[in-house]
Amino acid sequence: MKNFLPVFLFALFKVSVILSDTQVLRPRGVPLTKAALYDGSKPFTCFDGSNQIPFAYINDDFCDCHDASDEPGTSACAQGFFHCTNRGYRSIDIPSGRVNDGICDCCDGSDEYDETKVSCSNTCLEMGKAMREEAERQRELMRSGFKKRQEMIDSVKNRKAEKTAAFANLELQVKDLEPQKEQLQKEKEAAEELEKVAKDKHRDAWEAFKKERDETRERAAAEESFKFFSPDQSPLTAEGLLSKLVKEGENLSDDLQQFIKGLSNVDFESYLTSVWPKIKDTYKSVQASLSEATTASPVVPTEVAPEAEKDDHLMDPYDEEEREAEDDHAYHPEDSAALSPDEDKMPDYSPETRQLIDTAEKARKDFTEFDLRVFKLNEEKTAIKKWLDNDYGPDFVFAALEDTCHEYTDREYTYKLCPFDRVTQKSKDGGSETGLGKWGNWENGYKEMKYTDGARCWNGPARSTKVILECGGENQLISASEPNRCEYQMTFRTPAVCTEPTQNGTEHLGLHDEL
Ligand code: MAN
Repeated sequence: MKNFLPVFLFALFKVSVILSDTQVLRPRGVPLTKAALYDGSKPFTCFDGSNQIPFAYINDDFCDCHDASDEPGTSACAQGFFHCTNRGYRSIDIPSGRVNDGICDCCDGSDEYDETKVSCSNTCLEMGKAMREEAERQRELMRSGFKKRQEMIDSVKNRKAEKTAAFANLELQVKDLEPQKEQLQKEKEAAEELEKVAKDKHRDAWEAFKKERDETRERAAAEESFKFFSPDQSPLTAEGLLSKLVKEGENLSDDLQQFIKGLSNVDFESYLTSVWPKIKDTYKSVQASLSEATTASPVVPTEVAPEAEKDDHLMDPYDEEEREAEDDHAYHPEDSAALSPDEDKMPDYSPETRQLIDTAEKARKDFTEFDLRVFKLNEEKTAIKKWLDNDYGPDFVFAALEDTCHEYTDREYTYKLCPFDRVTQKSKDGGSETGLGKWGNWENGYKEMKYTDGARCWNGPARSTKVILECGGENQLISASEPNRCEYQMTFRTPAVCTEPTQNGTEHLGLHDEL
């Protein structure tokens, strides 16, 4: 245990207590904030409670406390710190080992009080001046940035008001048009119904006509052939049929021969339904060869009775001219226009049906045009709503960046940031743009923008970009890098993130004032 009185006197005389400029008595190396902890009127308790010592032991160049709290102004405790007040500049704490080591660490020179080692001049005011000037410059920048931010907000406010009004207007318009659209739709549907009925009627009549026409022709052709096989129209026998067909040099297939051999006493009606369809083709070629022979020297089939000759004229039902002359079932729908030269082509609609079609077409056109008009208005509405619903940050300020793009070029690439749209990269050697991400979301408050889902990296993920926003007087992309392969980072300066500068504006620079 030390003898308290002599040490105290020594301490007072030799080492530690200094008066700060504000007349706050505190031991050397103690910051103003801790001055109250060093009360000279009572014994000192180490901050960690590890020891209690006479106050005179403070800064006696002997380490009594484990936490070094008894030696703030000497290098006695290795783990301690010395506080440089650095009046006029920034206060700092330096490791106590640097006290009186012959090197000036504090700009006020307070760490080198042993003048036998070094004499430090006080450079704090000079350094502080430069720092204050820089602080003022920064403050000015923030001030002008903040002013620009207000301008951005004002312009956006107007745009927002315009868009809100436009949206309300469009909503009204659409609401007004909706009943008209419904009316036009009803009219269209009614007209289309009438059109359908008329067209169906026309088509059905045409189909029925064709069916009847074809059946009549088929029957006539069958009749002709029946007469050919049986001029007296008596029921057919297998022999009769075979002889006529084979006689004319036709090679009948085994199947057909077998079929014919199984026939007996076939009257016309059963001939029409069960025999004619099977022998029709063979019969046609028989007729063809007969007519060839006739052209060379007219041959009248011996079986044909002279009086029957005229009636038994072998009409070729597939011969256009003959058929038309014969056909008294020509299609003459009450409302049809002239028959088309293509007999299987449906004739034109009647004027009445045409009228209904025209009416329906007009109703369709009117409705479609109107529908398109409403659709376009709705599209406009949706686009405005999307804009209004977007997260453009506090005061909607970031909306001012919409539809702008900003470029930054490094040694290899030109990077382009189009806020709320996308980020791209283009090689300076040319080639096409590579997508580095599409607008994704905000991060870290409104301080970072994330763009995701860019072009896929070869053998890797889709490219993505983080954009860090910092306050600046102008919108400007100031850096772009690729910290990890296909993960990009950009710094974008914009007034949009500037905050109102504080009164003296030096806090952010750490200029503590211990005046
Ligand atoms: C391109 C660029 C680079 C990227 C590679 C990955 O060259 O997009 O930024 O690292 O592709 O293959």
